[in-house]
Amino acid sequence: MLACPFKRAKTNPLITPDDLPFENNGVFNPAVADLGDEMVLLLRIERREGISELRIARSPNGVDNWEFADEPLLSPDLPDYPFEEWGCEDPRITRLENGQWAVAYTAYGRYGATVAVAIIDDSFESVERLGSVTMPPNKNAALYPVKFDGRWVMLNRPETGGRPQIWYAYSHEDNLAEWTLPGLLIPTHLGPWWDSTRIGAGAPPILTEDGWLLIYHGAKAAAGVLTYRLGLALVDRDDPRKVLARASDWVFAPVAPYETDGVAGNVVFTCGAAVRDDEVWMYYGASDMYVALARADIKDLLEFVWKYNYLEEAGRDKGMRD
Ligand code: BMA
Repeated sequence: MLACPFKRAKTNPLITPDDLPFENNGVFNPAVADLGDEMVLLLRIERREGISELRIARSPNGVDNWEFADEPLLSPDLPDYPFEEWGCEDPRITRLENGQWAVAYTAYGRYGATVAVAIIDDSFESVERLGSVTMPPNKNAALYPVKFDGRWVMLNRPETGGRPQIWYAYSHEDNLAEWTLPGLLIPTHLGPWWDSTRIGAGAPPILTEDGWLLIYHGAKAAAGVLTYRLGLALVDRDDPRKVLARASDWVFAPVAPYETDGVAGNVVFTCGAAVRDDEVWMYYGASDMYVALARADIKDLLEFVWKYNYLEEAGRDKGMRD
């Protein structure tokens, strides 16, 4: 067995459905905003009827004593935002270099999933919606915190060539509502690979000395059951179109009981991470029911992605990738 750089918090799961003051099916896949003296999560809460809303939770230490907002920050806003009819899901918050808190989330409705973007105010009490910014089907979007040549860049997950895989897009000028110049960044693997059925961006990119670290999810079906695991890739610091490394092996998989048994068993799914003292605090949804935390040293994650780098071992040029 490979050593796993991530260590689960001893008090996992950190947040369960029973912690909330109203009935719900699950609380999972949170976005993360690290304020230093406080950790803010934007929780996805699936209500009893099945529709998800996004609600703020705050903790002084990022582990316990969570306080939940009285009202959702984002919930389906009809009739103005019809693409949200069936829910607001899987948010990713990025602190942009201009100081704004931007959130990309899935607006889910009868036409499928679209990527929606909103700006959150500094108190995390209100949002300004920019609306859906892609056509369906597209989800799993995460913004880089910096501009590249004057444009923002967003990871997103359209379904192309029949495969759900990770693309990038550039903003038109610096407009967060208009996206252009798309390209395929990370394809799904094929055949028996752990990330062969679908992949998507996880936490927003984390800047390291070797480039942008991506923690992404990959799913594989076995005996009719989809297992969601997490993998690592590195993107060039100056060119978000260029993958420097991608670990062949997954780095984190569902094994704890709260990950294997829940609303959707065998799922770990991250939408946000904080970096504290060179350590990545990865918050994740476990089995679409709980919020959990695992931590890893950045240096161990970089060592992992380079050690198991499939690009280097097999190489695009040998025609082994689609
Ligand atoms: C994906 C998303 C996630 C979910 C995962 C596992 O397609 O919808 O919200 O956690 O499936 O069910």
